[in-house]
Amino acid sequence: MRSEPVGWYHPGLVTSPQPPQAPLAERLLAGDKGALARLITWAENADARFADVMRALHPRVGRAWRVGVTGPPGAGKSTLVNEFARYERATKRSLGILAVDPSSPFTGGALLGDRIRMEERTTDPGIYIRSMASRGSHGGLARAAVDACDAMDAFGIEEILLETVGVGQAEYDIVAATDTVLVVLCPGAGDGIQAMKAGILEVADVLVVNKADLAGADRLVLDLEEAVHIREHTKKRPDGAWSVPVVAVSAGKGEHLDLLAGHVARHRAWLEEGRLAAVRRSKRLAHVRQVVEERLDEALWTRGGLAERAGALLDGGRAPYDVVETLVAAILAGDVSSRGAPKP
Ligand SMILES: Nc1nc2c(ncn2[C@@H]2O[C@H](COP(=O)(O)OP(=O)(O)O)[C@@H](O)[C@H]2O)c(=O)[nH]1
Ligand SMILES: [Mg+2]
Repeated sequence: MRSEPVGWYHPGLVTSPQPPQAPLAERLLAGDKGALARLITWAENADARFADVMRALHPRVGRAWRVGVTGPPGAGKSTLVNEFARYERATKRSLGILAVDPSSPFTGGALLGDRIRMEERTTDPGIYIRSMASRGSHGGLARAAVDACDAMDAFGIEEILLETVGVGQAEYDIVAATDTVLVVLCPGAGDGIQAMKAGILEVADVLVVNKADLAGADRLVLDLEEAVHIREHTKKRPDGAWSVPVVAVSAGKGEHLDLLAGHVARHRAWLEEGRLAAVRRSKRLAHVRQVVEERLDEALWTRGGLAERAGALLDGGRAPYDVVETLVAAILAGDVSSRGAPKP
């Protein structure tokens, strides 16, 4: 890991933020949380100013450890993230919590309600909390989540906990960009079986059985360990492959967080044994691809008039795949301008 650059300030120690007229990157580097909030809002809105600021901050991105937290609603993810952040603060100057809710097009969804309550409770200036929800037709929430993590990373936050609201495909896409993925389950309602069916083992780096204080937790741990064992012994795995641990905790009681922290640290050490650069590179490629797709979509469909052209062809009775062929050929031939009406 790179050493701390000169000029890093603990967010909680900054007493006089830079004047608002200072460039955002400068304010960010000075530890101004308002600047970080602004930058993340630009990320959410796909505002072009985000890229300008991040260009300057690019060398500072890559130091934060990113932990994704997913699992069914009610498993205790929010509680765990809150308690784990507090636990980790004993050894880290700053943590970020990013709550991402792909299911809610409105601010103030269930998860965000949790978060607002949590923000009110969290008085530790070393913990930065932010939430994001999908906004109507605007896709790109996974992209925005990566951007927000990059912004927190550049700000100097050491560890980011990224929580999703549930366990669907959208949630997987969001946590896929993190370094260590925790899947949180709890006893009850056949969750273990459901989790395995949902392909949860595929995304988890650490399986967390929360609510270890409740009956059935031991059983769930055993079931999951068996499932992991079967999976790891039926597939041919490379030497030194990561073996997914199952850890029982009680977030509500703040118990066994040390064990969880140990597994996260071990997974990090495993990645840092020469694997991290390649893994992060492939995740960064996925991010770049998402941004390219978003940009092209905007340029072609919104500004390029592709929708009108497609509509006219369909109205003319052409078969859908003929329309596709015509449009793709036109795009590849450079026959669609992103700056207005299509060329005749
Ligand atoms: N018994 C018990 N309840 C817990 C524990 N952790 C969280 N809960 C409760 O489980 C419920 C759901 O927790 P929450 O963190 O909102 O779950 P999320 O939907 O996964 O974010 C809340 O009522 C919590 O108080 C725990 O360790 N033990
Ligand atoms: Mg929650």
